[in-house]
Amino acid sequence: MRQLQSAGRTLVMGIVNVTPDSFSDGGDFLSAEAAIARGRQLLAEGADLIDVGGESTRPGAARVPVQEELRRVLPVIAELVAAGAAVSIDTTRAEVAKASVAAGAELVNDVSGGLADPAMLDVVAELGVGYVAMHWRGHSDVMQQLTHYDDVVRDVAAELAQRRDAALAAGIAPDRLVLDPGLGFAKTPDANWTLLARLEELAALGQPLLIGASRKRFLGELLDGREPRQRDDASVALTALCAERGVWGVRTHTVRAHADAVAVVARLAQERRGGVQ
Ligand code: PMM
Repeated sequence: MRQLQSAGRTLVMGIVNVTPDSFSDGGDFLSAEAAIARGRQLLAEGADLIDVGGESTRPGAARVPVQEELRRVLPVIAELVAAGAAVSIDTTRAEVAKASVAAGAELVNDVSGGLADPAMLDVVAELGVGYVAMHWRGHSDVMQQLTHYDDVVRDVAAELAQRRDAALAAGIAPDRLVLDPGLGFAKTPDANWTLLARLEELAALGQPLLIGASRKRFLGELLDGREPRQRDDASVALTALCAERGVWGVRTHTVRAHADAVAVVARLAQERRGGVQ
């Protein structure tokens, strides 16, 4: 995947949820036309990748039939690829991953890290595309009952290490594998902060990191119950801090402010290395 080679800065992955029920934008981009327009807008704002998803992972969400997931995402992927976007497919299903790559996607973003579909890792290895393995303990209907950890960072790192090893054993190339702690997935609000405070322990797993903090509930709790769309400034603050820590990518609902924050961090990093040559 071209984007997995380092751009020398954190990448911004813009979200297009083609779903009726995602927590912050559900229903906004359910028609293919609206989703494509949103993707084009995010691309124009500087997104490095567009992450297209057809199944909500909101806590409590029910599964979507595979045919419906395919119907939602495939036309959107094809159009955005034609518009020049690098597209990732947010799915836990191997069948959807395969069809999406055939439509032009070059990265599979699997919130289950290969646990939801036993065929996923082999299919991704065979396709030869990039793969994001997120930390996951169970589907959305049960994940909020799975929030016990002895030490959240140690436990998430150990569980992610297992997913890394399974992905590599399946034949996914190490330079195509990204890990993600899965903020908000089987995590209490405090657990998300603990993970963000100790990112270096996750970086020690040896793979690039993707962080999805955008508009999540733990930000709403910090901000006295602010609604998802009112959490964008806090999301940008986290993007700057994560970029400063050297994460590979951030997954965000809006793009321009995040891309600006990344540019600021990259410029400062350049200055620390000795300035513009
Ligand atoms: N979060 C959501 C969906 N997909 N994928 C990755 N890799 N990391 C995340 O944190 C993540 C994800 C939930 O957010 P959304 O419903 O607004 O897309």
